[in-house]
Amino acid sequence: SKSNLPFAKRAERHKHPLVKRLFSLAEKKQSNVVLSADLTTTKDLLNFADKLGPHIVVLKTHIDILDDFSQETIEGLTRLSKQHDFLIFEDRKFVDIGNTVQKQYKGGVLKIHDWAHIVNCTVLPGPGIVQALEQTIQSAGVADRGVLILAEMTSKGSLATGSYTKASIEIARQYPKTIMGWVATKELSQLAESEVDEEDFVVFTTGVNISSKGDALGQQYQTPESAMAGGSDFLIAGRGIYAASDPVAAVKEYQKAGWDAYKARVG
Ligand code: 5BU
Repeated sequence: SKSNLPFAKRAERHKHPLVKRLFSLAEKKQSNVVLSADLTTTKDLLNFADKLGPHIVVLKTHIDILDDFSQETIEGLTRLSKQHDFLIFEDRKFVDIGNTVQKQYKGGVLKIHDWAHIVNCTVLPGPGIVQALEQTIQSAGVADRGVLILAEMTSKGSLATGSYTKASIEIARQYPKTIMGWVATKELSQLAESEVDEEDFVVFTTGVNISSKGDALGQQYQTPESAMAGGSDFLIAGRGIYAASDPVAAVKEYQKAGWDAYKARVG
């Protein structure tokens, strides 16, 4: 299966420009770590992005949790993303009718489309949500934007399972120019029929933590090794890294664990 192919090979044969760039970046930096930078001030966010940036391929934000969001936040993130060569993923989890989602993606105070390379959405509203995001991306005429579908969630009792998850894969297949892959606990391509040979959706796995099993509000973790064994490509970790007593040492530990597991898988 595609998860046994090296990222360099997947970069070469992929048609989505942002997926190509992501795989090449991972090879270059020898990292498949996505930092979930859930900091609540611009100063902290930029500080962590600067210190940990060299070790990650993607920085995931929740831009609406900042106490002091301003243009400075975005300018800083954009500057650091170029300096340390990482992509920005706004974990916005769009869920509405297409018309509203376009306004939320392009407009408001956040103007997410302007600065986030990657965003995600659920397919709860049906395929129109992806069509709406695709239209915004295509009319802007930029090549470095993409969308992940939220196919599963890590929290206890999640309802993003079964037919919902299967529909996520089927809808992803209808929008290969826009959909890069999905956020899930494991590889899911086999859930829906008609997998095509050339198909290569990227699996981002959230809820990754080396030293904890979960939190008091239902979060459930797995280790980098188990995520990679399950067919994940990119490991999303937040508190495991930024809340560690030495975040730089922690990010290096996640980087090594993820990259060793990747190397073991591709042989
Ligand atoms: P943590 O500190 O590693 O638990 O942070 C996890 C991050 O991933 C946090 O930003 C969540 O909003 C996000 N997340 C998640 O935990 N589980 C999911 O299913 C999805 C996103 Br989708």
